[in-house]
Amino acid sequence: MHLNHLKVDRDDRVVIVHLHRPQVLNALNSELMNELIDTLAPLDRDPGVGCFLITGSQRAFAAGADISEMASKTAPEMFAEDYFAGWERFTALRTPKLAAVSGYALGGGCELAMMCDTIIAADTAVFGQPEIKLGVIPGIGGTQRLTRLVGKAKAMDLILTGRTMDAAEAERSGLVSRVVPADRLLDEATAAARTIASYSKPASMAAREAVDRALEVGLAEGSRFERRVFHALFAGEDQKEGMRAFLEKRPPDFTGH
Ligand code: CO8
Repeated sequence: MHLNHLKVDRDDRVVIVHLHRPQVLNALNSELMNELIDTLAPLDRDPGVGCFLITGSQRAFAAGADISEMASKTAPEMFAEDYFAGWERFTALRTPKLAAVSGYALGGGCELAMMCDTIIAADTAVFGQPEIKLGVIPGIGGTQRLTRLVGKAKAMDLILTGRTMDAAEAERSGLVSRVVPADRLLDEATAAARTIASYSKPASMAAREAVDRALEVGLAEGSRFERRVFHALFAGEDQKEGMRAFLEKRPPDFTGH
């Protein structure tokens, strides 16, 4: 498949996607969205792929949805196209997704990072939902995911003022899992992705699904879901292998079965 807006690398069981529209700070247009989803969807079902790593350039992860694509659209057009509903296919990917953010992650860029399972940030990262400055609001899940991740006070602050936050504030508020020096970002994120990809894929898929449940249902229901998924993993060879390897004091050899 020829890709106009992405560069894709493979590191054994990790697929690394570089957003690549340098002339517009990786602004997310429909073509980029479709390329990303069409690239990742077949790999999602590939047992040889254990983690997706999504990253941008040093200057920008992505500076938002593409304003020039949206600017002149009418409401009936947006509605008829269900503009950007395709991103739901990205969130539906079941392979663990890691975002490595350097520079700007604004608007749709921040929303894309939040659609990933976790975010590792460079110390240069800048997060924000500045849509209010354009006369609109976040439209790819920002009001929902940011609020769940950082709480109402900070989500309201960011969304209503349109201000940005730096990597240290993003880590303090729980938006990102770790902050690393910018020149170490890709190495650190790739190492984390390799670790994730080295485990049993059914287990990592189940783990991320169970964690996501915590944001959707109450504690009792979520705990019951977790326990049933835990029970189900005992049907797989990887559970037997992982526990046997521990008892035999050797590294496990997971097959995804
Ligand atoms: N869309 C299109 N082009 C962009 C975008 C963008 N989001 N961001 C930057 N660019 C372009 C600039 O127009 C510029 O192009 P050119 O060189 O042709 O003038 C180029 O990228 C470089 O940008 P700047 O010259 O502005 O670079 P600076 O370093 O001066 O500034 C900033 C960097 C601060 C990141 C600045 O570019 C900026 O403010 N960008 C816009 C940020 C923004 O508002 N993002 C939110 C967009 S809206 C959104 O994401 C809503 C999603 C909801 C979708 C709803 C679907 C239902």
